[in-house]
Amino acid sequence: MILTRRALALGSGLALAGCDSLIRDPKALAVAKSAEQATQRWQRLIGRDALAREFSAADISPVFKANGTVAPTSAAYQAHAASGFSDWRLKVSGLVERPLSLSVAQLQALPARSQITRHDCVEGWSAIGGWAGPPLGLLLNAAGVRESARYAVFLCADTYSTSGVRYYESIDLIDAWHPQTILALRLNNAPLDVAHGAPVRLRVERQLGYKHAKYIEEIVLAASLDGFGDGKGGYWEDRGSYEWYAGI
Ligand SMILES: Nc1nc2c(c(=O)[nH]1)N[C@H]1C(S)=C(S)[C@@H](COP(=O)(O)O)O[C@H]1N2
Ligand SMILES: [Mo]
Repeated sequence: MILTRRALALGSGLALAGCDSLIRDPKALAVAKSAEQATQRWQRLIGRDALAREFSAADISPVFKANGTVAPTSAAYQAHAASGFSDWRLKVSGLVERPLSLSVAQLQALPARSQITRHDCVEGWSAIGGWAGPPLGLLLNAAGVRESARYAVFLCADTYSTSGVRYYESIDLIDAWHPQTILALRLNNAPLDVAHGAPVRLRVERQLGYKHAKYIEEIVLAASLDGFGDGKGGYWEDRGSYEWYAGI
């Protein structure tokens, strides 16, 4: 089972690798799309609850590459970083009974899950790291997700590169309640550093790297992705670069 999933992960990683060249070549894009759809069908068949493989401490990569935004440029974020994120708040809003606004200290006080997993980036690199933080499901249960909600949308503190556009991502509620979906506060037994998404970032282990939103300010429960960005569910999805469903 694990071997099968690994093989699938490799397959979808390869199919999605080199996105720029895929966009230039419509035939390659069609192949990547059908591979993505096949992966999705297969995942539904084997069950979306299956766990991603977990590794041992000896497997941890000596260097975990940082990618995308590695240092948000806004004055507000830099002030938060300078004060050790003591005034940072993570909000949970939208289709919930009880909106939340939690400090990092409050997040740290919640029961945490630790997991050593492999991160696969579509740009063609992987790294194994140890992550820890409260399960997202715990916060969702505390907030009381309304029945009309279908997505969890993650609004980040960075604007990507020179685009000036805020990074965001979204997942469905199956992935949101998946036991390995956590709000990571720590990487390899140290508080998350700025490059890897301080003070809090998503780990959604059954999906590719770009879904793992860093610098999360707000989690919005929503019935549709229409009201966010260009409506395709994420920064890269809006640009037509990567698929919304990035299951591995
Ligand atoms: N807010 C935010 N989250 C982000 C990104 C980003 O640029 N901004 N890049 C994504 C991509 S493409 C990858 S591979 C991972 C990289 O995480 P890392 O820097 O911890 O390796 O973060 C993802 N989450
Ligand atoms: Mo990535």
